[in-house]
Amino acid sequence: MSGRVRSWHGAPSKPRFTPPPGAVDAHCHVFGPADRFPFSPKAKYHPDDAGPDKLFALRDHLGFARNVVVQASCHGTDNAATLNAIAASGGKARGVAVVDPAIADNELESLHAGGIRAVRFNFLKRLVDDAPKDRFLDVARRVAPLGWHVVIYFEADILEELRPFLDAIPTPIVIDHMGRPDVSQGPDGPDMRAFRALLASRDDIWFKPTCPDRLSAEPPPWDDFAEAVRPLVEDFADRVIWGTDWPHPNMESNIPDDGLLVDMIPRIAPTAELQRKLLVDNPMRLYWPDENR
Ligand code: 0GY
Repeated sequence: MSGRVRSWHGAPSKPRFTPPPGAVDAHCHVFGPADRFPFSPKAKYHPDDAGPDKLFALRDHLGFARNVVVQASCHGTDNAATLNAIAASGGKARGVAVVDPAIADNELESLHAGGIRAVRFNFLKRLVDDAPKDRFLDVARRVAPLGWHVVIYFEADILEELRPFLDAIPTPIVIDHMGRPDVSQGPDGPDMRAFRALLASRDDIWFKPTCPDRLSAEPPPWDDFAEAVRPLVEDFADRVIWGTDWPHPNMESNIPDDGLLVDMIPRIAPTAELQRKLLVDNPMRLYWPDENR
């Protein structure tokens, strides 16, 4: 395939922050390798290969112990690349699938056996052709007996429109990148207020305080992000999980240094207790509830 692009840093720095033992990178992806796992015909971008070997090397470089691999939109509803990464991890990765709503129950069970613990609903028009709420709700009802949750990706301008859909979801919900608020508005800006109202509406909505590289209006070290997001992490400390977002889909013109992303952690979670919740306790509860800790 021609025109494939690299979206990740070739030599990320070593972070100054040391994650606690057992830390989970709970939002990352794999791309291919495309000769074994071709992209979807509907893919909106065609990245260079970023397979499990690279992902696990980065995990070790950054001081993490586990990964949650989120199916990227370029692979559509064929989760083979994600399952391959989980299988290659020796139990150190679990995953979030994207499924065709017509998927059979026994296929959901196979995904569970392969380490999938959630399904993702993506509402970004630049990434997917359609996001059928009724059919997504049906999927949410069908994955609930497996103990899964749903992961939802949307942008702040559709939060209010999505509220009835979100209210109807019967499983816990994890929101990618806090629903992409405008962090330059500050911690009390309209986007953060709307997101707090959502979190207050249910006690089983979790979120990822992630992607300063996508959300900040500033260059690193992304001070506007740190200022807007820290109060949210402090106030909802039992419902946050964190991830690098490696290999940073669609960031090829603004590739973040993963070491600097890790160094954001102590700025949004300033105490050892908050860091342990964000990086270990919370993601383990969601993705490895079977491990007695
Ligand atoms: C992210 C963000 C993006 C892409 C995807 O599945 C995807 O392709 O999630 C994006 O382009 O904003 O979380 O990886």
